[in-house]
This record gives sequence, structure tokens and C-alpha cells, in this order.
Amino acid sequence: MLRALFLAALLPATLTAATLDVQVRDARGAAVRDAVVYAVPAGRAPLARRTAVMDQKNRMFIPHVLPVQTGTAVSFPNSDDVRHHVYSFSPAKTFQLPLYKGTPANPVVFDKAGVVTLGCNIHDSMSAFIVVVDTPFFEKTGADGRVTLPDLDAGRYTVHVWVADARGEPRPVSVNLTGDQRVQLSFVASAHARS
Ligand SMILES: [Cu+2]
Repeated sequence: MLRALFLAALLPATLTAATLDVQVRDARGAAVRDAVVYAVPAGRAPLARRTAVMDQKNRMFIPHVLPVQTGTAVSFPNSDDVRHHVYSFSPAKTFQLPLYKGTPANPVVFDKAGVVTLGCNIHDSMSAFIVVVDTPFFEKTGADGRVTLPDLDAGRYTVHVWVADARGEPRPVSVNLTGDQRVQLSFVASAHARS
């Protein structure tokens, strides 16, 4: 057992883990920002990030899109001087944090996969999305519409893309990673999140 671990440690990371490069564009070919790309393993997903933060600043939620793994505890600090009243009616997580300032004592645990739409009862313009996924392998695209998911163990994965305001998600893609490869995928989202 010990010897096997030692040998594994000697192998360069590139030989034991695969990397996924994913590009998301809209129908016109423009890069889509803030798309959530996530790879769900066929077997049991390891638990990684367990906490996250959804801040409120200048009467906005920051970030606008927050991907988390199922089971993650999210804290909702209010960094403004005015009070906010955070709520969600989404089936994946229905909750509210009545009018408050500062940081609520208890974070909210997102224990069910799905998209949770956030709002504030006081400020109608405040909105954000928490995208709860059954995998620790996720990332958000930047302005170039690209993400890299590194360190994926060998095995079969289903790669999904979620885009706010899109008319339906692009069809998920199944990939079989051997643990020693770099795979490129591209998706077309039916509508641009923000133009
Ligand atoms: Cu508010």
C-alpha cells in the first residue's frame, strides 16, 4: 500500500489526470461570459469546496453567478449600509434571510442540485443565480468564453453548460477520459446571457 502511494507520487501530474478545455459561444459565435461549465463523473463525485460566499455590495449580489457543489454552505454577508432581504422561491432551495445587515450567523446549505434564483425584497433590481451541481469539477467562463477543468481522474464524465437567460441549455456531452490527455470541447448556447 505504502509503496503504491510512493510510486503514484513520483508520476508527473500530467500522466495521472486529464484536462478539459471548454469553449462556450452564442449562435453568432461570440464568447459567452459567466457560463457554468461542469463535469459530472459517472461514479461518486468527490467532495471538494464546501463553503462559498454570496456578497451584497452597492445593491448588487456579487458574484452574479455562483456555481457550488451540492452540500456547500454559502454565507450571505451584507456589505452595504442598507438592509437587504434575500429570498429564493426556487425548488432547489426555497429560503429567506429577513431584513438584515452584516453577516447572518448561519450560512445556507444548498443540498439539492439545481438553479437557485436569488432576489431581494427591498431592491427589485438585485438578482443572482446559485448553480448547484453534483460535482466539484466546475468553472465559470471569463470574457473569452473559455474554462479549463484540470486534474480530472480517468473515467466517464458528462459535461454540462448552464447559461443565465439562455433558451434551454446546450446538449450535455459525454466524454471518456483516460487520465492522460487534454480534451477540447465547444458548446453553442442558444441565447447570449448579456449582450
Ligand atoms: Cu436589497
